[in-house]
Amino acid sequence: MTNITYSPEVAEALKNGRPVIALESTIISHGMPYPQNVETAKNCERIARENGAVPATCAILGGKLCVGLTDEQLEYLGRSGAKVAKASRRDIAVIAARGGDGALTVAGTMILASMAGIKVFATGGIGGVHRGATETMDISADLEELGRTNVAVVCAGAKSILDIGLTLEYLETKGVPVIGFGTEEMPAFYTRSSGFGVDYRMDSPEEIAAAIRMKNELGIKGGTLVVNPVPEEYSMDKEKIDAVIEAAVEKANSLGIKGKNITPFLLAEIKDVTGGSSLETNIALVYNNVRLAAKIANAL
Ligand code: PSU
Ligand code: MN
Repeated sequence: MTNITYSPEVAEALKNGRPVIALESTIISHGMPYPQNVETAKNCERIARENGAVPATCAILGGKLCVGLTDEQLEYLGRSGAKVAKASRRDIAVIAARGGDGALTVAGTMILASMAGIKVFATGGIGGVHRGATETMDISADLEELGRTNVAVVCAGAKSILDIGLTLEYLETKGVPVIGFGTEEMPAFYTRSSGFGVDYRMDSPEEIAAAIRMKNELGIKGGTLVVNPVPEEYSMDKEKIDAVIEAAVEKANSLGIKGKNITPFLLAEIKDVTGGSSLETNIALVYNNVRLAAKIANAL
């Protein structure tokens, strides 16, 4: 496709059928402060390579759909922060047509991964059904994308800025299997459990790869959600982080923040209030997910 640009490393790997994993860019521009965001993005790429997979960080730059970025492009996205538009499914064609830049969400990255033939994607947390969604109808396009696009997303669950119970209900409706890696419990990003269960527990990358392969062979469309709990030593105190999240959600409501702005607002609030500790946890769980995604891609 004319509008897609591959980095030489990704192009070569795809041509030779070597394992590739996709990485998103909203987490760089909107999810973490500079310069830790750029450092984390580069480390993710390094960890993917160390685990035998070529990293394909995805973004829209100058209207091009980029699969695989240079260090300079990562630096640009990290430095620009929220000045770069957050790009989900609805935004991709408009930004590309205007020749603009976009940091891709989970949904946006799944679309590029699928166009490129990349089967596995690692991130931190996915979007989901927001608290109060019965009134606001705020449901992330990430869930819709998981329902329709054949990419396995490895994450550490969803932050409890969301209604995790409703998020799991929605995934069930959309036919998305939720696979816990080494756990029966749905993790809540900063903590290893949300109090909800997953659909299946699997204990090896090979077992996960077999389920993904079978789904593709049977032609059953849609994604697979692999949830990988934050490493024990980085997990946070549940009551503390829940109180911070509760206050952030209330602040967002009182300020009337809506639509695509609410998730970045909540992420920034949590970051400001908890400072370094939540960021450290965030970074650790992303690395953990990249490692697992690389192993799944190899097993595929
Ligand atoms: N949740 C996080 N960190 C993130 C995001 C969500 O803990 O960086 C980002 C991801 O890119 C995700 C997007 O795809 O926010 C979801 O936004 P929304 O809720 O507006 O769909
Ligand atoms: Mn939303």
